[in-house]
Amino acid sequence: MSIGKTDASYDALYTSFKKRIEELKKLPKIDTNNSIDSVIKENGFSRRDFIKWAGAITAMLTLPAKFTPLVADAVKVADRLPIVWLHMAECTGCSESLLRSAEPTIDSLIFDYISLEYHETLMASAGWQAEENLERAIEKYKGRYILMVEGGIPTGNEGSFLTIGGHGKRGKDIALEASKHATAIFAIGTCSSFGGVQAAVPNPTGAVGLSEITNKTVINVPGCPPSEKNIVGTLLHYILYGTLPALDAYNRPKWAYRLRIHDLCERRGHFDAGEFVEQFGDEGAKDGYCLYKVGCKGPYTFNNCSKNKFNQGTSWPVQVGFGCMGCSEPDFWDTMGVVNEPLADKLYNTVFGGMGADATADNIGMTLLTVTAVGIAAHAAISTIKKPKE
Ligand code: FSX
Ligand code: SF4
Ligand code: F3S
Repeated sequence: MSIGKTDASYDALYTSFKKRIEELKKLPKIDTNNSIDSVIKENGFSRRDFIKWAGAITAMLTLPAKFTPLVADAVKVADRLPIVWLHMAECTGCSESLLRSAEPTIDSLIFDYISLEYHETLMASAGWQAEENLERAIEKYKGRYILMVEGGIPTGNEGSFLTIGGHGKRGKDIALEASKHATAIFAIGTCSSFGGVQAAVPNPTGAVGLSEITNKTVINVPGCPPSEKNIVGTLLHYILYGTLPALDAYNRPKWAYRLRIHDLCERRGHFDAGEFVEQFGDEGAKDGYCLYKVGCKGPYTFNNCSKNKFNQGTSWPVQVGFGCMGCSEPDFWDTMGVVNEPLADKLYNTVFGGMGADATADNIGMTLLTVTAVGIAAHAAISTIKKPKE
Protein backbone atom coordinates (compact mmCIF):
# COMPACT_ATOMS: atom_id res chain seq x y z
CA MET A 1 0.00 0.00 0.00
CA SER A 2 1.33 3.41 -0.86
CA ILE A 3 0.99 6.37 1.48
CA GLY A 4 1.22 9.20 -1.03
CA LYS A 5 3.87 8.56 -3.66
CA THR A 6 5.47 11.90 -3.04
CA ASP A 7 6.29 11.13 0.56
CA ALA A 8 8.75 8.27 0.60
CA SER A 9 9.52 8.70 4.27
CA TYR A 10 5.91 7.92 5.25
CA ASP A 11 6.00 4.86 3.00
CA ALA A 12 9.15 3.68 4.78
CA LEU A 13 7.58 4.35 8.15
CA TYR A 14 4.46 2.45 7.17
CA THR A 15 6.54 -0.54 6.12
CA SER A 16 8.57 -0.50 9.30
CA PHE A 17 5.42 -0.33 11.48
CA LYS A 18 3.95 -3.27 9.60
CA LYS A 19 7.10 -5.27 10.09
CA ARG A 20 7.19 -4.44 13.78
CA ILE A 21 3.56 -5.50 14.25
CA GLU A 22 4.24 -8.78 12.42
CA GLU A 23 7.21 -9.43 14.72
CA LEU A 24 5.15 -8.72 17.82
CA LYS A 25 2.38 -10.99 16.53
CA LYS A 26 4.82 -13.89 16.65
CA LEU A 27 5.25 -13.43 20.41
CA PRO A 28 2.87 -15.53 22.48
CA LYS A 29 -0.32 -13.91 23.69
CA ILE A 30 0.03 -13.67 27.45
CA ASP A 31 -3.69 -14.18 28.06
CA THR A 32 -5.04 -16.39 25.30
CA ASN A 33 -8.68 -15.90 26.36
CA ASN A 34 -8.56 -12.19 25.76
CA SER A 35 -9.09 -10.31 22.50
CA ILE A 36 -9.47 -6.60 21.92
CA ASP A 37 -12.57 -7.23 19.80
CA SER A 38 -14.35 -8.98 22.66
CA VAL A 39 -13.22 -6.38 25.24
CA ILE A 40 -14.57 -3.59 23.03
CA LYS A 41 -17.83 -5.41 22.32
CA GLU A 42 -18.49 -6.44 25.91
CA ASN A 43 -18.27 -2.80 26.91
CA GLY A 44 -20.78 -1.60 24.38
CA PHE A 45 -18.45 -0.20 21.73
CA SER A 46 -18.73 -1.05 18.06
CA ARG A 47 -15.90 -1.78 15.64
CA ARG A 48 -16.65 1.64 14.16
CA ASP A 49 -16.15 3.32 17.57
CA PHE A 50 -12.82 1.56 17.88
CA ILE A 51 -11.62 2.65 14.44
CA LYS A 52 -12.78 6.20 15.14
CA TRP A 53 -10.78 6.12 18.36
CA ALA A 54 -7.74 4.71 16.52
CA GLY A 55 -8.08 7.57 14.03
CA ALA A 56 -7.95 10.11 16.86
CA ILE A 57 -4.85 8.44 18.32
CA THR A 58 -3.24 8.42 14.87
CA ALA A 59 -3.77 12.16 14.58
CA MET A 60 -2.50 12.69 18.12
CA LEU A 61 0.70 10.82 17.25
CA THR A 62 1.01 13.20 14.28
CA LEU A 63 0.69 10.40 11.76
CA PRO A 64 -1.37 10.64 8.53
CA ALA A 65 -4.91 9.22 8.70
CA LYS A 66 -3.92 6.27 6.51
CA PHE A 67 -1.95 4.90 9.45
CA THR A 68 -5.20 4.33 11.39
CA PRO A 69 -5.46 0.57 10.60
CA LEU A 70 -1.88 0.12 11.79
CA VAL A 71 -2.63 1.92 15.06
CA ALA A 72 -5.62 -0.43 15.50
CA ASP A 73 -3.31 -3.40 14.81
CA ALA A 74 -0.80 -2.06 17.31
CA VAL A 75 -3.54 -2.23 19.96
CA LYS A 76 -4.19 -5.86 19.02
CA VAL A 77 -0.57 -6.86 19.65
CA ALA A 78 -0.25 -4.72 22.79
CA ASP A 79 -1.08 -7.78 24.91
CA ARG A 80 2.23 -9.35 23.86
CA LEU A 81 4.15 -6.82 25.90
CA PRO A 82 3.98 -7.45 29.63
CA ILE A 83 3.70 -4.32 31.76
CA VAL A 84 4.86 -3.79 35.31
CA TRP A 85 3.30 -0.72 36.94
CA LEU A 86 4.78 0.47 40.24
CA HIS A 87 3.40 2.96 42.74
CA MET A 88 5.84 5.16 44.63
CA ALA A 89 5.04 8.38 46.55
CA GLU A 90 1.88 9.86 45.02
CA CYS A 91 -1.90 10.01 45.16
CA THR A 92 -2.75 7.30 42.58
CA GLY A 93 -4.35 10.02 40.48
CA CYS A 94 -2.52 8.80 37.37
CA SER A 95 -4.14 5.37 37.57
CA GLU A 96 -7.43 7.03 38.47
CA SER A 97 -7.16 9.31 35.45
CA LEU A 98 -7.00 6.26 33.27
CA LEU A 99 -9.38 3.90 34.97
CA ARG A 100 -11.95 5.68 37.07
CA SER A 101 -14.19 7.16 34.43
CA ALA A 102 -17.94 6.94 35.05
CA GLU A 103 -18.17 4.71 32.01
CA PRO A 104 -15.27 2.88 30.42
CA THR A 105 -13.53 4.71 27.62
CA ILE A 106 -11.66 2.93 24.86
CA ASP A 107 -8.42 4.25 26.42
CA SER A 108 -9.29 2.63 29.74
CA LEU A 109 -10.30 -0.60 27.99
CA ILE A 110 -6.83 -0.81 26.46
CA PHE A 111 -5.64 -1.24 30.03
CA ASP A 112 -8.07 -4.10 30.53
CA TYR A 113 -6.62 -5.73 27.47
CA ILE A 114 -2.87 -5.27 27.87
CA SER A 115 -0.93 -7.59 30.13
CA LEU A 116 -0.61 -5.71 33.36
CA GLU A 117 1.53 -8.25 35.11
CA TYR A 118 1.77 -6.20 38.25
CA HIS A 119 -0.23 -3.13 39.34
CA GLU A 120 -0.62 -2.54 43.06
CA THR A 121 -4.00 -0.81 42.80
CA LEU A 122 -5.61 -3.24 40.40
CA MET A 123 -4.30 -6.66 41.28
CA ALA A 124 -6.21 -8.96 43.59
CA SER A 125 -3.20 -10.21 45.53
CA ALA A 126 -1.77 -8.51 48.60
CA GLY A 127 1.10 -8.86 51.05
CA TRP A 128 3.64 -11.65 50.48
CA GLN A 129 1.79 -12.84 47.42
CA ALA A 130 2.02 -9.42 45.79
CA GLU A 131 5.75 -9.22 46.47
CA GLU A 132 6.23 -12.62 44.97
CA ASN A 133 4.19 -11.66 41.93
CA LEU A 134 6.46 -8.72 41.25
CA GLU A 135 9.61 -10.80 41.59
CA ARG A 136 8.13 -13.49 39.39
CA ALA A 137 7.04 -11.03 36.69
CA ILE A 138 10.49 -9.43 36.60
CA GLU A 139 12.18 -12.82 36.41
CA LYS A 140 9.81 -14.28 33.83
CA TYR A 141 9.79 -11.29 31.49
CA LYS A 142 13.36 -10.10 32.02
CA GLY A 143 14.37 -7.71 29.26
CA ARG A 144 10.88 -7.82 27.75
CA TYR A 145 8.54 -5.91 30.01
CA ILE A 146 7.63 -2.24 29.92
CA LEU A 147 8.02 -0.54 33.27
CA MET A 148 5.54 2.20 34.14
CA VAL A 149 6.19 4.00 37.40
CA GLU A 150 3.76 6.36 39.09
CA GLY A 151 5.00 8.57 41.93
CA GLY A 152 8.15 10.26 43.14
CA ILE A 153 11.00 8.24 44.62
CA PRO A 154 11.88 9.20 48.21
CA THR A 155 15.67 9.09 48.59
CA GLY A 156 16.03 10.88 51.95
CA ASN A 157 17.17 8.86 54.95
CA GLU A 158 18.49 6.28 52.50
CA GLY A 159 15.07 5.89 50.93
CA SER A 160 13.38 4.68 54.10
CA PHE A 161 10.46 7.12 53.80
CA LEU A 162 8.84 4.69 51.41
CA THR A 163 8.85 1.03 52.34
CA ILE A 164 6.51 -1.42 50.70
CA GLY A 165 5.35 -4.93 51.56
CA GLY A 166 6.04 -7.45 54.26
CA HIS A 167 9.79 -7.33 53.84
CA GLY A 168 9.79 -3.56 54.13
CA LYS A 169 11.62 -3.10 50.85
CA ARG A 170 12.49 0.48 50.02
CA GLY A 171 10.61 2.02 47.09
CA LYS A 172 13.81 3.21 45.50
CA ASP A 173 15.30 -0.31 45.52
CA ILE A 174 12.13 -1.78 44.02
CA ALA A 175 12.07 0.88 41.29
CA LEU A 176 15.78 0.47 40.57
CA GLU A 177 15.55 -3.32 40.36
CA ALA A 178 12.53 -3.15 38.06
CA SER A 179 14.27 -0.53 35.89
CA LYS A 180 17.34 -2.73 35.38
CA HIS A 181 15.47 -5.44 33.48
CA ALA A 182 12.85 -3.35 31.62
CA THR A 183 12.88 -2.95 27.85
CA ALA A 184 11.37 0.54 28.10
CA ILE A 185 10.65 2.79 31.06
CA PHE A 186 7.83 5.32 31.27
CA ALA A 187 7.50 7.72 34.20
CA ILE A 188 3.76 8.24 34.43
CA GLY A 189 2.80 11.60 35.96
CA THR A 190 4.70 14.61 37.22
CA CYS A 191 5.72 12.86 40.46
CA SER A 192 7.52 10.06 38.70
CA SER A 193 8.86 12.42 36.04
CA PHE A 194 10.17 15.16 38.31
CA GLY A 195 9.40 14.36 41.95
CA GLY A 196 6.02 16.16 41.99
CA VAL A 197 4.19 17.57 44.97
CA GLN A 198 6.14 15.59 47.57
CA ALA A 199 9.34 17.07 46.16
CA ALA A 200 8.04 20.59 46.89
CA VAL A 201 10.35 22.70 49.04
CA PRO A 202 11.59 21.68 51.59
CA ASN A 203 11.15 18.17 50.15
CA PRO A 204 11.36 16.39 53.50
CA THR A 205 11.55 12.90 52.00
CA GLY A 206 14.10 13.78 49.32
CA ALA A 207 11.65 12.75 46.60
CA VAL A 208 13.07 12.73 43.07
CA GLY A 209 11.94 11.70 39.61
CA LEU A 210 12.64 8.16 38.44
CA SER A 211 15.37 9.32 36.05
CA GLU A 212 17.43 10.45 39.04
CA ILE A 213 17.87 6.91 40.33
CA THR A 214 18.45 4.95 37.14
CA ASN A 215 20.96 5.51 34.39
CA LYS A 216 18.56 4.07 31.80
CA THR A 217 16.50 6.40 29.64
CA VAL A 218 13.15 7.29 31.17
CA ILE A 219 10.36 8.65 28.99
CA ASN A 220 8.51 11.22 31.06
CA VAL A 221 4.73 11.53 30.69
CA PRO A 222 4.04 14.34 33.15
CA GLY A 223 0.80 15.96 34.25
CA CYS A 224 -0.80 15.74 37.65
CA PRO A 225 -2.40 13.60 36.42
CA PRO A 226 -1.47 13.07 32.78
CA SER A 227 -4.34 12.53 30.38
CA GLU A 228 -5.30 8.96 29.62
CA LYS A 229 -4.56 9.63 25.96
CA ASN A 230 -0.97 10.66 26.64
CA ILE A 231 -0.44 7.45 28.63
CA VAL A 232 -2.01 5.18 26.01
CA GLY A 233 -0.38 7.15 23.18
CA THR A 234 3.08 6.68 24.71
CA LEU A 235 2.52 2.94 24.86
CA LEU A 236 1.23 2.71 21.28
CA HIS A 237 4.04 4.90 20.01
CA TYR A 238 6.52 2.48 21.53
CA ILE A 239 4.70 -0.50 20.04
CA LEU A 240 4.73 1.04 16.57
CA TYR A 241 8.22 2.50 16.48
CA GLY A 242 10.01 0.09 18.80
CA THR A 243 12.28 2.97 19.72
CA LEU A 244 12.16 6.02 21.96
CA PRO A 245 10.04 8.90 20.69
CA ALA A 246 11.63 12.26 19.94
CA LEU A 247 11.99 13.85 23.37
CA ASP A 248 12.22 17.43 24.59
CA ALA A 249 14.72 18.76 27.11
CA TYR A 250 12.74 17.17 29.96
CA ASN A 251 12.46 13.79 28.20
CA ARG A 252 8.80 14.34 27.36
CA PRO A 253 7.57 12.94 24.01
CA LYS A 254 7.43 15.82 21.58
CA TRP A 255 4.27 14.57 19.91
CA ALA A 256 2.44 15.38 23.16
CA TYR A 257 4.46 18.11 24.86
CA ARG A 258 5.89 20.11 21.95
CA LEU A 259 3.51 23.04 22.25
CA ARG A 260 2.40 25.22 25.11
CA ILE A 261 -1.06 25.19 26.63
CA HIS A 262 -1.12 28.83 25.48
CA ASP A 263 -0.48 27.83 21.84
CA LEU A 264 -3.41 25.43 21.78
CA CYS A 265 -5.82 27.40 23.95
CA GLU A 266 -9.38 28.17 22.91
CA ARG A 267 -9.15 31.49 24.82
CA ARG A 268 -6.01 32.60 22.97
CA GLY A 269 -7.96 35.02 20.78
CA HIS A 270 -9.01 36.87 23.93
CA PHE A 271 -5.42 36.99 25.16
CA ASP A 272 -4.30 38.52 21.87
CA ALA A 273 -7.21 40.97 21.92
CA GLY A 274 -6.37 42.01 25.47
CA GLU A 275 -9.61 40.64 26.91
CA PHE A 276 -8.91 39.27 30.38
CA VAL A 277 -10.90 37.94 33.28
CA GLU A 278 -9.99 40.40 36.05
CA GLN A 279 -11.57 38.37 38.80
CA PHE A 280 -13.48 35.09 38.93
CA GLY A 281 -17.18 35.56 38.26
CA ASP A 282 -16.88 38.91 36.45
CA GLU A 283 -18.37 39.71 33.04
CA GLY A 284 -15.15 38.63 31.30
CA ALA A 285 -15.35 35.26 33.00
CA LYS A 286 -18.90 34.84 31.71
CA ASP A 287 -17.71 35.74 28.21
CA GLY A 288 -14.89 33.19 28.31
CA TYR A 289 -12.05 35.76 28.35
CA CYS A 290 -8.41 34.83 28.90
CA LEU A 291 -7.51 33.65 32.42
CA TYR A 292 -3.94 34.93 32.46
CA LYS A 293 -4.59 37.64 35.05
CA VAL A 294 -6.29 35.21 37.41
CA GLY A 295 -3.27 32.99 37.34
CA CYS A 296 -3.28 30.87 34.20
CA LYS A 297 0.20 29.41 33.68
CA GLY A 298 -0.56 28.25 30.13
CA PRO A 299 2.18 30.45 28.62
CA TYR A 300 4.81 28.50 30.57
CA THR A 301 3.42 25.00 30.31
CA PHE A 302 3.98 22.39 27.64
CA ASN A 303 1.13 19.91 27.24
CA ASN A 304 -1.77 19.07 24.92
CA CYS A 305 -4.65 19.25 27.44
CA SER A 306 -6.97 21.27 25.20
CA LYS A 307 -6.82 18.51 22.59
CA ASN A 308 -7.17 15.48 24.87
CA LYS A 309 -9.16 16.88 27.79
CA PHE A 310 -10.09 14.90 30.90
CA ASN A 311 -13.13 13.19 32.42
CA GLN A 312 -13.94 11.19 29.34
CA GLY A 313 -12.88 14.02 27.08
CA THR A 314 -15.45 16.46 28.44
CA SER A 315 -13.32 19.34 29.71
CA TRP A 316 -9.97 20.69 30.88
CA PRO A 317 -8.82 23.38 33.37
CA VAL A 318 -9.03 26.39 31.03
CA GLN A 319 -12.41 25.29 29.66
CA VAL A 320 -13.92 25.20 33.15
CA GLY A 321 -12.61 28.71 33.75
CA PHE A 322 -9.86 28.10 36.28
CA GLY A 323 -6.68 28.28 34.20
CA CYS A 324 -3.65 26.07 33.98
CA MET A 325 -1.50 25.49 37.08
CA GLY A 326 1.47 24.27 35.06
CA CYS A 327 1.14 20.74 36.37
CA SER A 328 3.27 19.10 33.69
CA GLU A 329 6.34 21.24 34.39
CA PRO A 330 9.20 20.29 36.71
CA ASP A 331 8.73 21.65 40.24
CA PHE A 332 5.50 23.42 39.26
CA TRP A 333 4.48 23.47 42.90
CA ASP A 334 7.38 25.80 43.72
CA THR A 335 8.06 27.57 40.46
CA MET A 336 4.65 28.58 39.16
CA GLY A 337 4.01 31.12 41.92
CA VAL A 338 0.65 31.84 43.51
CA VAL A 339 -2.15 29.79 41.97
CA ASN A 340 -4.55 32.65 41.22
CA GLU A 341 -1.96 35.30 40.38
CA PRO A 342 -0.14 35.88 37.12
CA LEU A 343 3.46 34.84 37.07
CA ALA A 344 4.84 37.21 34.50
CA ASP A 345 6.08 39.94 36.80
CA LYS A 346 8.02 37.41 38.83
CA LEU A 347 11.11 35.49 37.91
CA TYR A 348 11.18 31.92 38.92
CA ASN A 349 14.04 29.52 39.24
CA THR A 350 13.89 25.86 38.56
CA VAL A 351 16.66 23.36 38.90
CA PHE A 352 16.55 23.17 35.13
CA GLY A 353 16.91 26.91 34.68
CA GLY A 354 13.33 28.02 34.22
CA MET A 355 11.22 28.14 31.09
CA GLY A 356 9.95 31.11 29.18
CA ALA A 357 6.73 31.86 27.42
CA ASP A 358 8.23 32.08 23.97
CA ALA A 359 10.68 29.27 24.52
CA THR A 360 10.31 25.94 22.92
CA ALA A 361 10.76 22.98 25.21
CA ASP A 362 14.27 22.60 23.82
CA ASN A 363 15.18 26.16 24.40
CA ILE A 364 15.45 26.96 28.03
CA GLY A 365 17.15 29.79 29.80
CA MET A 366 16.75 32.49 32.35
CA THR A 367 17.58 35.22 29.84
CA LEU A 368 14.80 34.11 27.58
CA LEU A 369 12.50 33.78 30.54
CA THR A 370 13.24 37.29 31.73
CA VAL A 371 12.52 38.79 28.34
CA THR A 372 9.38 36.80 27.66
CA ALA A 373 8.00 37.16 31.16
CA VAL A 374 8.29 40.93 30.86
CA GLY A 375 6.77 40.70 27.37
CA ILE A 376 3.69 38.88 28.56
CA ALA A 377 3.19 41.16 31.55
CA ALA A 378 3.60 44.18 29.30
CA HIS A 379 1.08 42.79 26.84
CA ALA A 380 -1.44 42.24 29.62
CA ALA A 381 -0.85 45.73 31.04
CA ILE A 382 -0.85 47.60 27.73
CA SER A 383 -3.93 45.76 26.49
CA THR A 384 -5.77 46.85 29.59
CA ILE A 385 -4.78 50.46 29.03
CA LYS A 386 -5.79 50.27 25.38
CA LYS A 387 -9.06 48.52 26.15
CA PRO A 388 -10.55 50.11 29.24
CA LYS A 389 -13.46 48.20 30.71
CA GLU A 390 -16.78 49.96 30.41
FE1 FSX B 1 -1.26 11.94 41.80
FE2 FSX B 1 0.17 10.15 40.08
FE3 FSX B 1 -0.31 13.88 40.56
FE4 FSX B 1 1.58 12.42 41.08
O1 FSX B 1 -0.51 11.44 39.30
S1 FSX B 1 -2.31 13.03 40.10
S2 FSX B 1 0.22 13.36 42.74
S3 FSX B 1 1.34 13.31 39.13
O2 FSX B 1 1.91 10.56 40.64
O3 FSX B 1 -1.03 10.03 41.41
FE1 SF4 C 1 -5.40 30.36 27.43
FE2 SF4 C 1 -4.18 30.75 29.71
FE3 SF4 C 1 -3.00 31.52 27.44
FE4 SF4 C 1 -5.13 32.83 28.38
S1 SF4 C 1 -3.07 32.69 29.35
S2 SF4 C 1 -4.80 32.19 26.27
S3 SF4 C 1 -6.37 31.18 29.29
S4 SF4 C 1 -3.47 29.45 28.07
FE1 F3S D 1 -2.14 20.52 34.10
FE2 F3S D 1 -2.36 22.85 32.93
FE3 F3S D 1 -3.16 20.70 31.70
S1 F3S D 1 -2.72 22.42 35.09
S2 F3S D 1 -3.89 19.45 33.35
S3 F3S D 1 -1.04 21.18 32.28
S4 F3S D 1 -4.13 22.69 31.63
